[in-house]
Amino acid sequence: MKHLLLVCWLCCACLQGFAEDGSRLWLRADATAKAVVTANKKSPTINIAIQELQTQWQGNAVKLNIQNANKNKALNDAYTIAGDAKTGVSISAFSDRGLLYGAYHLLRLQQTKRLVYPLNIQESPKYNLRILNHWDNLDGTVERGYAGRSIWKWDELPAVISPRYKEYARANASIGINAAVVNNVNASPQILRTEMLAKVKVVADILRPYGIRVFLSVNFSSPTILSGLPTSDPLDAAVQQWWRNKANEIYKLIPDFGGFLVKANSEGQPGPQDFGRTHAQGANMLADALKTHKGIVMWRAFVYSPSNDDRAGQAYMEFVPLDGQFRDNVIIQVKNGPIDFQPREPFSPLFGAMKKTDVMAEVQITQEYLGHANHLAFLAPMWEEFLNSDTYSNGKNSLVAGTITAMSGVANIGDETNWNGHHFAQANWYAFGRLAWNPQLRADEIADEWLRQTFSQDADFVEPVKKMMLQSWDAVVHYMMPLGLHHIFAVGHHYGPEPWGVIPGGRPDWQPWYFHNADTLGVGFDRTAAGSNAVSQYFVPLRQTFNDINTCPENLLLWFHHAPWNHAMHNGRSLWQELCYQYDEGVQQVREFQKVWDQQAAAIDAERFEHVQSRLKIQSRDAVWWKDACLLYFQEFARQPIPYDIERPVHNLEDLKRVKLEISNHENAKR
Ligand code: GCV
Repeated sequence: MKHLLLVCWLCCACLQGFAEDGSRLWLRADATAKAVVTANKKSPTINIAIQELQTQWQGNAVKLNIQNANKNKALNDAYTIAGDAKTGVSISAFSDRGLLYGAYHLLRLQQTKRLVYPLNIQESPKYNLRILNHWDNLDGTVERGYAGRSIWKWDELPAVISPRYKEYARANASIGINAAVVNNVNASPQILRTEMLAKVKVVADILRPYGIRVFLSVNFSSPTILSGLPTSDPLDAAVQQWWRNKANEIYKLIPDFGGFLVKANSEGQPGPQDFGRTHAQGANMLADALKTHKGIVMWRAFVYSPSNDDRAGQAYMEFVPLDGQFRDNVIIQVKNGPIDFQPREPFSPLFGAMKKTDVMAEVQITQEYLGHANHLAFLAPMWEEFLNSDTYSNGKNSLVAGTITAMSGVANIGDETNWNGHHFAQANWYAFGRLAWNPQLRADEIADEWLRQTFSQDADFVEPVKKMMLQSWDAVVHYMMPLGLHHIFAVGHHYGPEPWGVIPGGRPDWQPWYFHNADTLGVGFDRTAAGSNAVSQYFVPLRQTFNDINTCPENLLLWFHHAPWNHAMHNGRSLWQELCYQYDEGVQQVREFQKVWDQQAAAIDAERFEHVQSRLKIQSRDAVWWKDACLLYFQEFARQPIPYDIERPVHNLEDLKRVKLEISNHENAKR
């Protein structure tokens, strides 16, 4: 009897949603089905597809059908789904991976209650490479990670295998992610030691059936650091041989190894320029070592130096002249914006500018500059704006999405139970995968399907919460850096405001003033023809549009212009007034999110409800902190009152200047 009571209590608890820790992500379907699933081929990948369908598919029989393929098509992840409720469904693909993606698609339709018969679906990913970049260090810390320590337990591997590896692979496969760089771009050379490669092999073996290939970030000086070679010069024959040997060693262990990611000559990392060589010479040397194995090099364009008078323009200046010099197995990895994953940036002018070189986009899923794991910021609208920006590189309608050949996202994954720190940060991992598959998806479609799978089907929950998600990025931009302001974060950890921040003797391009330039005349970075002329890196007509203060989009005004405080905005307010109203708007938006969320207590489980509620309280307080800090600071230059119809500051500037956060990220010391 006692046992029965306990079982009943546990059942009730589950039904009411207790013990919901977010660990199941969006993959929460009951695995109690007994579907009939057949396949015309068996393989570890197809077996996963079969098992997923057998245990979750509630409909009639499913047939998995591998189609005969020529060599090219066999690499393709495309699939079709056809059938009706009576006769059953068939999923066809050229590759095993295609079948797995088809299976997850079908289950997603069921889970979101979007199954409409007869089914006639044809899917093909826009990009063949959809890759997560982990900034995970070998000691278990994660650079810019806010969800605990690394999921890769290098100390325990290869003997101990965390169950999380498989769960991670499954989650990625369910959204089409097919590759992962498992270590930080600030790469320890140690990753290439033979003992480490044996551990990486174990991870690769677990990820492979889920269609995920492993890549490594490498340190350009590895030949010198690991083997004592006198140089790591890419034109040195012994260095070239060292990399060839290393590639051979890796491919013996991991036959489908993807290749290398390289951060070179950037923020203190070594690179070819240390030896008087170009980025192309450095990248090509590695590409040659990988070529026979069909591996690729992802070479990052995130480069800037303190001597340059505008950091925003440097990547373009270094890389465009090298266009045409890279091997065909090199892809240049370019951050979405020209500075560094700021809350809002214009797209980098490198997109569309390198006509003879493959370029891939790098977006940041982890919220380094968007409130870490404390703030609810759904990033799909930002990525949607970015991917749909017109570069004009081939005339009108040359969207960023069409200029790139792959997408990478800096992961927000850690070993915390809910994977990402904030329950809603899971939506950003999800959105990245979905957009890397299909950049034409709209943010609202992605939010809708994520909410339905992760929380509830109930429209009374989905509709208001979706609206909140879709406004959340806008809100963060408003209370942190509206109108094109950028990089006015606290030095180091990048969490709170510090427009006054000074690193004594530090690099100018790491100091907030470098970016906002506030003085009694105005505020903003002059990138017009009269200033740094970074506008010239954009194609016509954008360079004129951005150059002219009257045509520059107002949400990027202070990115491109040092605008007078009394500059007339389109709505008739002065710049100073508009700045005040936008900061205030951000605060009001978060307060509204709290109201929306508080009404959902009965709609979902208590555990996740309370977790999100507590984070929204922090976000609300932080929004006021940002608003007060920035307005009180800029007011010293603008010398005008804060409009009287908006909320008054509740802090004193001097107190805010004394705030020093203890954020225990190992990387806090650097900016
Ligand atoms: C991995 C910014 C971040 C660094 C990061 C760097 C990069 O500067 O603050 O933590 O380093 O970008 O993308 O290489």
